[in-house]
Amino acid sequence: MSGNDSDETSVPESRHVEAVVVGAGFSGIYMLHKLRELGFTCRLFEAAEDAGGVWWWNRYPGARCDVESTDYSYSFDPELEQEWHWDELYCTQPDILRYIHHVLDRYDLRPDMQFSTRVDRAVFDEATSRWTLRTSTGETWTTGYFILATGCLSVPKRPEIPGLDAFVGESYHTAEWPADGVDFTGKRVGMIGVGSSGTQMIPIVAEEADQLAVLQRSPNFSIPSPNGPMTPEYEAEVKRTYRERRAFASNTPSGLNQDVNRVSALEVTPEERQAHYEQYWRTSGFGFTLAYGDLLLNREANQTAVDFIASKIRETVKDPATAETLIPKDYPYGTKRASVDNGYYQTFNRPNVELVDIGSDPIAAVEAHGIRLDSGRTVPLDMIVLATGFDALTGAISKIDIVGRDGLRLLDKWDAGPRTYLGLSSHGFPNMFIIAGPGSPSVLTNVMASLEQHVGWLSELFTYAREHGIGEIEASLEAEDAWVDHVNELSAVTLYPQANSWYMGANVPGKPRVFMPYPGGLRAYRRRCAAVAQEGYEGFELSSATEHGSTP
Ligand code: FAD
Ligand code: N01
Repeated sequence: MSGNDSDETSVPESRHVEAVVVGAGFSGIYMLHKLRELGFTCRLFEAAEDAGGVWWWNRYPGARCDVESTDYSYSFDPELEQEWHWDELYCTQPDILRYIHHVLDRYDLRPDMQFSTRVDRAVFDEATSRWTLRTSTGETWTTGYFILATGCLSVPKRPEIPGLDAFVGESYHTAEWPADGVDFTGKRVGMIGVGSSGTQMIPIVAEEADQLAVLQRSPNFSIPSPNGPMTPEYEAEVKRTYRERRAFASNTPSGLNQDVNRVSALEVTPEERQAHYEQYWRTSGFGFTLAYGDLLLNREANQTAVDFIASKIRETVKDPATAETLIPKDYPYGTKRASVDNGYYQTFNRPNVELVDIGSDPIAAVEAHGIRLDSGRTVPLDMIVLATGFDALTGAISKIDIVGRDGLRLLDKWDAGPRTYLGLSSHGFPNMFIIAGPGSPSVLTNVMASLEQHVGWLSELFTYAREHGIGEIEASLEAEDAWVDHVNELSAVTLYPQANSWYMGANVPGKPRVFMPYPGGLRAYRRRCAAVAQEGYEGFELSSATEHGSTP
């Protein structure tokens, strides 16, 4: 702790480091490691009591990754890859958290990390080119580089449903799950939300609870997980070919170890398409979108995937009315992140599970002992689980009062939607960088592949700046405008804008409706970043340290 903590009237003294990282998820941890490797003095602040980010907060039963663990893990150190063993192909939250904590110990990162500390305010000082940060613990820190690794899905979104606080039973949000777990035995549980969190959790709650009511406003597409145990043969094969595998994945549009099939879904015969979809259904999980090159570009092509998934739902769910309610009919497949599940549709064949269609009979209010619907029906409950998602991509950044050049507030600048150059930097906010935020391919890819690219690229930029005596790095307004236009143009030719998704900010009332991630794919993004660096960091205004009085 800095300052005179015992003296309440004194102003806390500030401490200086060359770089501050905010957030101890996969992004922040890797950024810290690279900064230390480069010899920067640094400090990482994390609001949670420990590191892990998403994998620390989302401890709901059934939480696991939808990208193979051998690919959803760091690639920066081949020794780490070789020594770590994953028990399953797609590992659970506790396993992923164990891996993250192993990384902290292995690279001795904890000494520069500070937990239970939220960064609340950050102000840029033009005279020194430094940022001054205030934390929830009352500390003041100054820094050269201010790096936001605050997460794309780290601010839980509670629904605007009247009476939620009046409920007398237990109530939880999936992203704020109690560390000690929750006992569903003998209880009547109501789950609101059927996105990835809901679909992962529902089969497990159904097995334990007395009754489960799934309250669905809009159905979601869900693909079965191709999970299984990690066999020694498969593990040996992955480890033998790890370098080629990583190189391949980092140069695909999705960052997965699977490239998109460039054929159109409309070019093949119905029989060929059926067989092709069957194979993808069994083996690809999140990669189902890659089955044909035009699934996210052409509505007619997309409809072939919708029809296939609908046929699977009808085949699996015994009650025809329930099956119909589970089939999405008003938005294209893949335009909201599809779930990857373990027995989701099968769960609706259980006698203790009811699908409550709150799309046609909305929730009127939560009452002390249940949920009342518009029709007047009440669903009696002992527990409510909110699987209602996140204020995505901008949520965590917006919670920090960030004041840049000329007193400009980031919140005001982003009033009509986030504006970045390459997703990494915003004009008016020199020496501030964002990892896996808006304008980055992040959430449309294996996020691990995107965040490793960002951290690697930023590390090279910081090295370049140090070698060239650069004290200030800022995206130019022209480069930022061009990037925002480019992201908008790309998204306009996709089907993404046709869904009310969190990619569009549609799940948060009042949030601007703009498509936030970069939809051009990781491969194109990586090439663009490489070209920018090659041209001496084109689009960034780099000014020398002497002009600004200090280096970071
Ligand atoms: P996070 O892990 O979200 O970490 C950000 C951290 O910043 C948090 O710990 C937060 O507390 C902290 N923070 C935020 N604001 C402040 C502040 N002001 N001060 C201090 N600390 C702050 N992606 C995939 O590619 N594959 C998957 O299988 C996958 N599974 C997912 C499962 C779940 C349940 C969720 C919610 C997301 C999943 N994702 C997945 C997306 C996931 O967001 C990324 O894969 C990745 O974990 C993000 O890492 P991060 O470090 O950027 O952010
Ligand atoms: O959140 P979501 P999530 N009344 O926003 C409903 C990642 N992730 O936590 O569609 C009633 O997808 C909402 O309904 P609707 C992944 O990127 C990955 O599940 O708005 N319902 C929807 O059904 C994912 O995309 C994994 O009509 C309300 C649900 O709540 C992202 O995180 C696991 C409501 C929210 O779905 C978010 O997933 C978990 C209201 N007022 C998460 N408000 C993996 O598998 C919201 N809903 C790797």
